[in-house]
Amino acid sequence: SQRRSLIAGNWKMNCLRADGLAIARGLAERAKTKGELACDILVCPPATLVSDVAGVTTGSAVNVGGQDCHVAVNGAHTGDIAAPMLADIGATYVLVGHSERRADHGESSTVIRQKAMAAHDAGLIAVVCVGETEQERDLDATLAVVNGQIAVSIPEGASAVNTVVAYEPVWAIGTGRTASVAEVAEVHAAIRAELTARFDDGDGFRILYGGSVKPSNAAELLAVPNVDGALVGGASLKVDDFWQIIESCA
Ligand code: G2H
Repeated sequence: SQRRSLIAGNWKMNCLRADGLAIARGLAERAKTKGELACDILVCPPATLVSDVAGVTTGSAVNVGGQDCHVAVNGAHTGDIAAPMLADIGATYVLVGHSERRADHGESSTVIRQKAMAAHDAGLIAVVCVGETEQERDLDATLAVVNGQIAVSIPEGASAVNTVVAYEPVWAIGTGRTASVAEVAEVHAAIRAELTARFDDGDGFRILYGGSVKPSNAAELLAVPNVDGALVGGASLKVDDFWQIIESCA
């Protein structure tokens, strides 16, 4: 397809400065040595490290993103981070609606849409995350849940340039369980159908798979139709593992 894959690392709430910088430097060095790559690379460190990681990856193929942003550009929101602040320190992407934000902070798809809009307004690419829980899958509600999240979480102004979708079945996150190729193919096709029905360039949106992606399963998952990359948690904290996943891109 004409879509260029994206391999994104979500460091979650991990890494003190020395560890984070070591990972970032390792990736930037490999990217420079390798030259032409078959995919785009993104790392999303905790907010404390975005600036430092952006500093050591400047001029390399490694892009940097935040893990969340507030819906507002500034104001009385103690502890929150606004999208323009992330852009200001070198981020070009931001994750919104990760299932851990939806669960830990009660974020609804409505709020996530507003966050995606805030990201777009700040010139950031929003990586909008969706996915069903184990209970929803057991009730055969997977496609209804994911389609509903897509319909509400992705704003009108979205395009293939400013928005990436990440499908992460909640039951496959950090559990070692991965969705089967058939399960991934079914949901990604449904997401593609929603996107093409709603957006002129819906065929150009990248749809990432996330949930226990590791070197041993990356190639198989990345070969599934409509899988345009991966959102990697645990395995993105090891340079060797993350690099192997990057090299799994055809
Ligand atoms: C899903 C994923 C990255 P992991 O949350 O967002 O994490 O690869 O550890 O399952």
